Amino acid sequence: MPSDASSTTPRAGDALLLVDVQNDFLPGGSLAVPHGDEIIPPLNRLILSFSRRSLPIFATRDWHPAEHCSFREQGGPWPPHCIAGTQGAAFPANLALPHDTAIVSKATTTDEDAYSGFGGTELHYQLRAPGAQRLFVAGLATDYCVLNTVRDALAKGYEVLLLADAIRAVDVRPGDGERAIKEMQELGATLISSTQVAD
Ligand code: VGL
Ligand code: ZN
Repeated sequence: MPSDASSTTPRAGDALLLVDVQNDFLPGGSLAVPHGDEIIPPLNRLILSFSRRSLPIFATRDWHPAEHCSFREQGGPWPPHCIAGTQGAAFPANLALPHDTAIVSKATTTDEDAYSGFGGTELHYQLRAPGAQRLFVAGLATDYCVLNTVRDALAKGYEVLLLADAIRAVDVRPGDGERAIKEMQELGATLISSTQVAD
């Protein structure tokens, strides 16, 4: 973990990347991540930190058609979730996303799933415009879309700061979330707390 506060202060070349913070992944949603709502306050502080510095904020979203291949009726592992245009797919009302947030929709066709924000999207290209090379990553779920987004980010050469207090796991198998965090660290992600990120 970086010892000096300056290294975790957002600066030019940084971007905040929020992964799938959507109603269906929050308590009460169709694929609720336990304690998912607890990440909203730290996320809002991170959003403020980036927006006051005019640094870019990206938000990925699962944006599935009604008969998506990942749904059980189609033989997939999940209950229907994040169907494009529904309340379940929307960002929660208490997530203070600025109007200029870059929204990245993924897994938008019937026959393809994407756990990574880079999967079938323009995210890598979009990050080039502001010259982002270091990503502050947070969101849901630690063991699926956060894990796969971080794997791809590191493989593409981004530096990744993973916000430990602003991610939560589905934990289909107990320990999945902890194993995912360990893997991301071993791949090169640095685990930090949102409290280390300057206001
Ligand atoms: C996710 C399961 C299914 C995620 C998306 O965002 O982590 N998990 N679709
Ligand atoms: Zn999905």
